[in-house]
Amino acid sequence: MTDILFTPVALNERIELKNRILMAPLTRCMADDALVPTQAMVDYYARRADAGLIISEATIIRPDGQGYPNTPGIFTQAQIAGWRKVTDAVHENGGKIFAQLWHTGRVAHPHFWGGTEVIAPSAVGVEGTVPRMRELTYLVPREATALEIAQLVEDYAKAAENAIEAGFDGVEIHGANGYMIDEFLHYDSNRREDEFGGSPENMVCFPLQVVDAVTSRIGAARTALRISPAAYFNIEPDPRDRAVFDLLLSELDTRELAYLHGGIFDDSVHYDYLDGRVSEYLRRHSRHTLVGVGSYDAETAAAAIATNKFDVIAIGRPFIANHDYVARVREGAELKPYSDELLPVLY
Ligand code: FNR
Ligand code: 8K6
Repeated sequence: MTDILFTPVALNERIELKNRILMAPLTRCMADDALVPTQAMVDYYARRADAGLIISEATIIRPDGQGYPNTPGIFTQAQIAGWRKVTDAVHENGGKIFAQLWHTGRVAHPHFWGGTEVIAPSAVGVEGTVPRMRELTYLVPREATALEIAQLVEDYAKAAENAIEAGFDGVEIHGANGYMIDEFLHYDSNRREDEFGGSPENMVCFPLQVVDAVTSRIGAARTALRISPAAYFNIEPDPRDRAVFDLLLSELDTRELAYLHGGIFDDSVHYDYLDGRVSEYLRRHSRHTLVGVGSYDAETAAAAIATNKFDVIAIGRPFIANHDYVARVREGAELKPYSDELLPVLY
């Protein structure tokens, strides 16, 4: 029984979703070399407009936020115009779309913008090389100065304004998966001794500044946040992170947000230091509309929503394999299975 997925839900007075199936943010590395969305991307998103809400692939807020080839940006007029074609096409097909705002932090690589260094909360690098570009080894980042952190906050806010100019219905701040914002929230990647590190109070400072700056520019009704309390990607977990996320969530509860979204691949995993699954932890500690995600299918998602584990579901890989995911679920039709081999082509 998946009927509950097809009930509408209001995120707030401004945004109502026609159903509870969201398309998860999915990096596809298909923008052109100026990081402008292409016609193939317009068609790809337009075909998925029957989702309750599309969350765009992660979109970089400025050149030094780039960590993978051909990921789209939202910092030039050409990029804004390219996204406008996407949002118009989604709206013409009756859909809604948020932009996911991204800075990859220490996972950025200066190869992409012709620089020499990477900034991050602390001078702690990740091992390895950029995916699909094995000759590019990750650098040890330089600790960002307080002035650079203030500029980052401004650049997230400006990117949010650009997203609205491009016709997006709102933005999801990418605070998950080991990128810049997430790096401030974990002891592994944040070793600072100033007002941005060393204690939960200090470690939540930058992420909250970004939320507040974005909210003040485009309104809380159009601002959402994705976070990864489980530190499952690009960051080593540390049991002390729990107190940081407890504080972050209680601070977020004093603010309005369109929704809160967990960043995780498999939400059936139990994390000891979270006392359960990521969705269980977020539900216990947040009053916000919660987006569940991570290896769900329509049946397991519907059961979780029916038992109030979360409010709406984001679907990732199955949406890559099935542009008509929503229709197939509604009709009880069979789904095409996802495989990584589908990634090189947008359809
Ligand atoms: C992702 N995911 C992801 N997450 C995110 O916050 N921003 C992004 O740009 C991407 N990009 C991305 C690309 C690809 C190819 C995959 C497979 C995943 C994670 C994604 O949003 C989601 O959390 C996971 O895919 C788990 O959901 P499913 O696929 O099990 O429904
Ligand atoms: C050019 C390569 C494209 C890859 C881009 C991927 C960027 C987003 C990745 C999202 C998170 C993936 C997490 C996978 C880790 C599983 C750990 C259990």
